[in-house]
Amino acid sequence: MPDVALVLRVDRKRVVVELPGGRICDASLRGRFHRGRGRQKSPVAVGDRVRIDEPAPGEIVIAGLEPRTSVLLRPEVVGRWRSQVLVANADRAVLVFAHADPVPAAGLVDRLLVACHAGHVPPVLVFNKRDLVADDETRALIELYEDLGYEVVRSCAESGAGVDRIVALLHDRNVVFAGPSGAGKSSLINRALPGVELRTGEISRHSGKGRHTTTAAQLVRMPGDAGHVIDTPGIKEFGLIEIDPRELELNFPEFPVPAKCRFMDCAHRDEPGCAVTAAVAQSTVSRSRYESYLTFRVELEAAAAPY
Ligand SMILES: Nc1nc2c(ncn2[C@@H]2O[C@H](COP(=O)(O)OP(=O)(O)O)[C@@H](O)[C@H]2O)c(=O)[nH]1
Ligand SMILES: [Mg+2]
Ligand SMILES: [Zn+2]
Repeated sequence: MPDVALVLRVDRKRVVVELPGGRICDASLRGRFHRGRGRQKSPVAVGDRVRIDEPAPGEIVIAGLEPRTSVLLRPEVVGRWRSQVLVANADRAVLVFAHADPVPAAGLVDRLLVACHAGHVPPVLVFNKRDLVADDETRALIELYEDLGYEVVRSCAESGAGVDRIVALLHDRNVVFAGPSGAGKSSLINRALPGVELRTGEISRHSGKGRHTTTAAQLVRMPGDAGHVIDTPGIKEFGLIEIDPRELELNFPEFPVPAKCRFMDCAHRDEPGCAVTAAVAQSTVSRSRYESYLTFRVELEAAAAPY
């Protein structure tokens, strides 16, 4: 019976794992395991549980992957589309946006929500920097997601407001933080978990130069808790992948689907008798959500098209 280790970090050349006893060390991928996993860029991801061997003292080799309970995927284009597992085995996603600086983009909120739905990772939306004044559009955006039934937390990493709710969400869970760069993911994690000191966007006090920010997903074990937190680098663009375009609608819980439209295979574009476009006309489905659906649908159709 090989031991099972937890993947904390995946760099270009190495994988950092936590061994069953808690020791943290570098591991390499066994050649046979490395090849032949088709569309995946790296066969292992942060949050994975991996079977390890120790062929020589201190030499840790990853020999296999335990089944995943969830995945957050993001695509990358290298000649052709292939998916990269951003995080494996998360059982909650905290999607961090800001009231301002940066202004939240509805398209990115919807992308991350769809990726969470498709990957079976329940999301919570955090709008951080509530000390900054939000414009009208941002206030309406926050209310839209509240009205849709998503849990919304308004926080301030500086004062600590709202952080108690985030702490409660972390308990005994494997939680991934995702969202645009600069929204305050690392700051919130630092605030929520005393003793953890992730790098944030502030100018380094030690060197006085350069911005120290998160460059790769990394897993942090919670002190005295069964769970762990995964900080991810800022996401500017987040494509969707491995969703059947015809099933995209199922990731928009407020859409009157399936089977409310006249045609079974309605794409909700300009078909007669479409319940979705009727709902948009009556404002029971918001226009920004519908526009996100149309954008993602085109992307997914293009990705699914034969080369
Ligand atoms: N005004 C204000 N600034 C914040 C807040 N939270 C974080 N920041 C600042 O925003 C910048 C980016 O924070 P960081 O945690 O690195 O964001 P990340 O890229 O999402 O990890 C830093 O300069 C933080 O000090 C907040 O609640 N209010
Ligand atoms: Mg960060
Ligand atoms: Zn329709």
